[in-house]
Amino acid sequence: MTTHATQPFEGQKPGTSGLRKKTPVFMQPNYLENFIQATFDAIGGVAGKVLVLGGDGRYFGAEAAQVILKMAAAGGAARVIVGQGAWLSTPAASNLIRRRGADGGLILSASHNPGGPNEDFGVKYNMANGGPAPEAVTEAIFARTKVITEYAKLEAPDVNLTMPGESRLGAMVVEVVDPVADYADMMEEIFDFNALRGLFHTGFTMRMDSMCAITGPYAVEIFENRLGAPRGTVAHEVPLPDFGGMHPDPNPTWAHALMAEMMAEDGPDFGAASDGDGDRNMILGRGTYVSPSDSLAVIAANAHLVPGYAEGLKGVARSMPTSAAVDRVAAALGIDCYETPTGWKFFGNLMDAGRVSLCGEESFGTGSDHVREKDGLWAVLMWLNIIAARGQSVAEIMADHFARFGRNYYSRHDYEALPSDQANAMLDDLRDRMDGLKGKTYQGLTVESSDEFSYTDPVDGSVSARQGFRILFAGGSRVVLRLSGTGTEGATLRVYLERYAPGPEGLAEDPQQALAPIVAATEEIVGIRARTGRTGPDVIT
Ligand code: VG1
Ligand code: CO
Repeated sequence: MTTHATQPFEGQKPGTSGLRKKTPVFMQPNYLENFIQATFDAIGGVAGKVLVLGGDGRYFGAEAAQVILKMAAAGGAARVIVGQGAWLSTPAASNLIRRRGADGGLILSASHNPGGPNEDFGVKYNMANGGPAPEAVTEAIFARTKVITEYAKLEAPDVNLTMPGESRLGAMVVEVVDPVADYADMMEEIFDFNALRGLFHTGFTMRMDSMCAITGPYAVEIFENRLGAPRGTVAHEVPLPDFGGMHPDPNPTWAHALMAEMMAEDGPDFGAASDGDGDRNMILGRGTYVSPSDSLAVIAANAHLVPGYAEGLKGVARSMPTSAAVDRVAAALGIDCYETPTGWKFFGNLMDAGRVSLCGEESFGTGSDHVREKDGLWAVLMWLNIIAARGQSVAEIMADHFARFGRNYYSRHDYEALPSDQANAMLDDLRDRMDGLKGKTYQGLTVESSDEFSYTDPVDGSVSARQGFRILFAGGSRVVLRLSGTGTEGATLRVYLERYAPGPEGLAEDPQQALAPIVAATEEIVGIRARTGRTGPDVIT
């Protein structure tokens, strides 16, 4: 074991979901090592502990895994359970931590951010419950990165991670496991695989786009091998270090080939995509796009049709910018609905306390208390199971849902890579004017209330302030603005737009048209285009 002297790096502050930086930043000597040592220090060391390790297969992941193994060995860890090839999807890692009773885990991923030598890399620490480290822990990690002077690493050859089995690194056991098996088994426990086999047997067609990222092997095993969907149902099924040059974010902009296929008249019955690390999902039917907030609401309304949730949901939770569609379902079901800040780490306490079974975010994230991360393939299976049980198409299910609950028209507009100073100044200025907006009318919309969201965790009482600006207009429309905490270039402004239509009229408008008045009012209040010189958002979801 060698102790290496080192110096702190600026800015090793975990964001919404771990530390994300450009790959060359992570590859600098000592950069990864500092962050890992700071993590180990912040959790009270790893001596005698069992950890899970894996990632989404992106560039530098395999090398990073070797560094982490040697540092864990130097720290006296008892065992590290590693996905073969250093592969584990985020939900599979969460599952492994829980099933194996591990003390925690490290996930090597920058999720939906592109990968490759000049793209993004990331590291995230998860707790013994399988969920992302809460803010108190990420703050402790950041604090350590600022004062770090040395790290310890075992001097040893690389461990062979290509075959399942056990080996030793010093006194530590390295256990390489099949990354897919446990996860696929868990899915068999939750869903009615017989009904799903029947669905594919009767000619139901599906396209799953794994976007050259980690869900490929999982999706092939579950849909093609276990459920009997035809070979080729899963596209882009081989994980590649650079995701084949794709941007592995399952939304209409980045999964455009899938969108085109699904919008064609002879498209498949059902379509889905997942992101780099497998925790996000996009749901499509032939000619139908399901917005993530609506997907959450539909899943909540139909969960009882799925064996794993036959007894009903304990409660639901959504991130604040997510639409209130699920709130209406929760009210109808008579269950609690919680509103949390953006990021999955805020759902963990609610699930651990048994208050909620289903959680979701507008950013293509849905999941349940089967693990403590959002879970892309789980959401796809929820939809398939609901389709099988109801015997209806995606379009029919959506029309039914809107007729029953009304429709929350919803869209997110992203302005990417803004100069950080400019974006901060714009929101600081908005903060100063927040209290004065009430009662004023912009483009015909009157502000009913406005605030900056602050969250008090109902389980442990911890407070997370400055979690986004929300402006509510009379009649139930609203806009939310916040800066992204996952980007690696400048600042990304997210503008979340929502308008409720109770029906029965006006349920089939184009969302962008339905939301145009709110966009105009937002421009008058915030002046995004005027202040940034942009003519419109870079990505619309
Ligand atoms: C984004 C999403 C957020 C999600 C996070 C991590 O964060 O908005 O809902 O939890 O990504 O998703 P931000 O701070 O950029 O808005 V993933 O699939 O990474 O890890
Ligand atoms: Co992700």
